[in-house]
Amino acid sequence: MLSRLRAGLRRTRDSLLSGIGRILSGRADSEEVMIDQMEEFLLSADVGVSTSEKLAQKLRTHLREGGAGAGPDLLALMKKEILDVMKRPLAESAPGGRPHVTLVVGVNGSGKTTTVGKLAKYYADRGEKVLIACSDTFRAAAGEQLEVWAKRAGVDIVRQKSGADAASVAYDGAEAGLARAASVVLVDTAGRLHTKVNLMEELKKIRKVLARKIEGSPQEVLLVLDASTGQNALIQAREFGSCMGVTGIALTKLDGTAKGGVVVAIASELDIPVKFLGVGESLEDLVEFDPIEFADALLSEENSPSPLS
Ligand SMILES: Nc1nc2c(ncn2[C@@H]2O[C@H](COP(=O)(O)OP(=O)(O)O)[C@@H](O)[C@H]2O)c(=O)[nH]1
Ligand SMILES: [Mg+2]
Repeated sequence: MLSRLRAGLRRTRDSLLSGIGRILSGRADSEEVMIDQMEEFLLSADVGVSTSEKLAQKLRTHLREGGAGAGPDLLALMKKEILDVMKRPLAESAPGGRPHVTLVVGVNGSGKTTTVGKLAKYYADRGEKVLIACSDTFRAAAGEQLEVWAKRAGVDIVRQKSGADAASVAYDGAEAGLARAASVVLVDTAGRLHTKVNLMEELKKIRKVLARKIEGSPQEVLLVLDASTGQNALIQAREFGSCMGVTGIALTKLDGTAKGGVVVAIASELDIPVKFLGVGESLEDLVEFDPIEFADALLSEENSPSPLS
């Protein structure tokens, strides 16, 4: 898991370390200028406005108190501060009835279906009996794509013809989950823009149907965000969060971007916990979000001992 996380964050880490290195070894006229450069750089790495500001402030205090202005000392400080601003994921979501239902939502192409496949494997590996429901009835190919993932993960899938009512597939999924004594039901949905009212209504209908069938479900509404979209992901999280009752976030495609700093922004600026990170396209490329491991993988040079562990 750790090496997958490290590998997935390679681009972001390389960019951060070389950027910070360049600023430290550059000829800034003063420490003030250096800190300004650092703040700007963090912003460009999508760490987010308030978090970049907070980090810059910490650096300022650190230097004023006579701390070293360069090298490993400063990197360790940054790592500690990044860790401090990120919230820990909350303990497991509300108990509710069985099976535990996760409704997966997010815009088109964010990685929902891929994440459902990875989650199926994640839970199956932990001894859960998993069932997937394909409520993306919008595209004809969606069902086949999910079918492939279900086969890879070795779990059951429930689907209908494309064009069917998405809520009715969710209903079937919940019913089959109960009938087959599944412990986890994952509901994949069609991509939608938070601005498309009718699609949002469809999601609400899915929620209602699930709750009627299984008490307290969906216990988790997982919002899937593409990390490579940077600050856009933050905006989507705010919009979805306010109208869909999102309980957790999965950030995907960290392996394909140098903008993984957005994880820090999301983990520090939102009240919704980050739960999973997607670090590749295969079944195993999903890691639980752990702030300590993340901060470490983000800023540690290869083979250097972690000041955090
Ligand atoms: N590199 C990489 N690609 C990903 C990841 N997650 C999803 N993808 C790719 O993103 C594309 C869209 O994924 P999909 O699951 O179909 O998105 P959906 O429309 O939200 O269901 C596919 O090509 C996936 O292979 C990830 O963590 N890393
Ligand atoms: Mg999909």
